[in-house]
Amino acid sequence: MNTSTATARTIALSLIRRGLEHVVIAPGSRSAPLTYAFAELADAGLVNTHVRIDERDAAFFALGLAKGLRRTAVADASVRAFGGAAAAGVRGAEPSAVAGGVSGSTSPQTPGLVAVLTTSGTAVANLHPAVLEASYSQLPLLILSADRPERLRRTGANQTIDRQSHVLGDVRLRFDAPAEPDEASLTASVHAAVAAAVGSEGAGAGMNAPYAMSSGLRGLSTPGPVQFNVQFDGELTPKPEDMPWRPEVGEANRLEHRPHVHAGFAQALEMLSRPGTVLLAGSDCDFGAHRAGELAVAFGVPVFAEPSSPLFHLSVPGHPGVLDDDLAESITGVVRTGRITQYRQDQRLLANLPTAEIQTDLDWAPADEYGSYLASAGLTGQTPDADAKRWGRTAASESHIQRAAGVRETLLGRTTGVIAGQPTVTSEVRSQHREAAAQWHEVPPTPAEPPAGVSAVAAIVGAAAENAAEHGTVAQIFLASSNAGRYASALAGNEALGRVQMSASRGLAGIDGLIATAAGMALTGPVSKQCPLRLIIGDVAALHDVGGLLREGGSENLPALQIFVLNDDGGAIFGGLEHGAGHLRRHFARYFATRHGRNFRALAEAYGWPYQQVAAEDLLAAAKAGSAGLFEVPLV
Ligand SMILES: Cc1ncc(C[n+]2csc(CCOP(=O)(O)OP(=O)(O)O)c2C)c(N)n1
Repeated sequence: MNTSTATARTIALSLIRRGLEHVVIAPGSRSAPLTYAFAELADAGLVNTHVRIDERDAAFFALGLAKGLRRTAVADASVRAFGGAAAAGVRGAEPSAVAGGVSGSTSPQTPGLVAVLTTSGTAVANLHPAVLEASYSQLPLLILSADRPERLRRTGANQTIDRQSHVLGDVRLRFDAPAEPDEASLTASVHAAVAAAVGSEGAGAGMNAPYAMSSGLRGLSTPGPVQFNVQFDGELTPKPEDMPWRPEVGEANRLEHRPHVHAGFAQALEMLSRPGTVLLAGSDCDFGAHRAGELAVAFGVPVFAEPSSPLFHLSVPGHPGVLDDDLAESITGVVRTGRITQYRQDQRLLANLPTAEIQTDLDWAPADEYGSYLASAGLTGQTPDADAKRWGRTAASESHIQRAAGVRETLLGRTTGVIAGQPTVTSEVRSQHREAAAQWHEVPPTPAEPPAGVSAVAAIVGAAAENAAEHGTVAQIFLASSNAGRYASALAGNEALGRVQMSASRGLAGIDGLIATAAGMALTGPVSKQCPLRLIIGDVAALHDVGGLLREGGSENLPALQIFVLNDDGGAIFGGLEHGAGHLRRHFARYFATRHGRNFRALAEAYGWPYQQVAAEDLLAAAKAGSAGLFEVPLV
């Protein structure tokens, strides 16, 4: 067997034994040894392979697979924790006492690992946007980059970057395996790479692994991207006598992310018990949000959640609007879970007030460890009322909660009509939304008419919730960056959200790679053909990642994904920012809104997606039917 094939097979098999479930392959010559290794393992049913041409989209697709796996793991865990209610599909079955969710909960299993494989050269650099998003949203992602051998570096050889293992910033750890590795060192390095990616105990020791590079270290205790660069020299294809390859996998030793209850949690608990504290819940925080939500409910602490937070259904509606100077001044502390990126009002609170964090991995903490921690703090079994007394909540803080509740009622009254699933979005509801949005949100006055966006999102979410109710499950919505999330925030507090889980890529909130990410999530997330993932995306973001529509296979291979493109002919969000001001207006359309005048019919057809242009009044029906496709919703 030639060295390249042996090296590739050692790497591939070690990865499978450590929990690798999916490999996204972008074709190339230098990476061929690994491609053949994974192709054989896929034929043996040991791993799932996916092929994408554009490395940028391959990486975003892999990111989506990782997001979907995490979502599924959390959904499974909440079924175990909350039993019947969650199994029947109703989220928000939070316990009425602190101990309620603890005694029954089981720590979820660490989701499987996803890798993306590329050839050498600029192919590797194309992975960077998704690597950055994975880093900031703490998603494990293994980058396998094939490289030319050391002897060709700095010689001007084709497709040879001098320091390919340093092209990707923000990886947790990077490796550079030589073209003639020794097997034990190679295996030890692969194990260290997986440990760093999943953030398992002892990941820090990976720095000393044989082929680890000294730099690139960042937050090794949390999951994230890791680059495993491997040099191949000589023959790059297996010999006839080495095919097929049907190895014995032997005993898998899957690595787990094993978090513990961090010391900082005590501070968060202490703050939650004090009047004047609010819980800020951001995106991508599946690992800690559920615990934080239990505590907020038990303590009666107001939740200010972004729409893509798992706690959005608990949020005070339109909270940025509630956060006027008066209220902001009376808030004395902030407990944070997840990344807070969407509202400037929240950022201001974080910048100016004492802050504690419910760690992003707390949902993963062993239930008994978490339970005994709460018991030692005297919290187990407390009812909310007893807690409120025990912790001496003052009348002042109560009045803030009431005020928040008042806002909630007002806005609820205005949104229920749409989300309850009435057949058409009437002009009356539309104007109610206009009013509600103007009152509680940063509304872009131009160029789009924001209420149409709010109504559209409400219709899609409402239909998804009904669809999920019929199938006894929870609807999955993926919100693109830009206005989709802002429109969705108008729905906070609505009962129907108990059947809806929204998510987003808010690690860095790019508008790139979102179709590819959603396509990945649709494969591994808790969705089905009957209850698909629904991506809500603006036209600019959709055009940015039009390549994400490219997939393997024909129309029979459509993922469980509905793509709703809210087309307002440009980046409407900029109109609501400083750029919409009168004295800057003449530069607005070209340099910020980027009006393009395109529609998506031909694009969808070119990429083999069913296409439908949907008027506002038909949106509920289209979303509820759930059939895969691209649905263009004209907003202007
Ligand atoms: C990769 C990347 N490039 C640029 C931006 C800046 N940006 C933020 S929103 C936006 C426009 C989005 O327009 P669209 O998707 O149509 O959504 P809308 O604003 O109309 O809701 C741009 C260019 C970004 N966030 N990420």
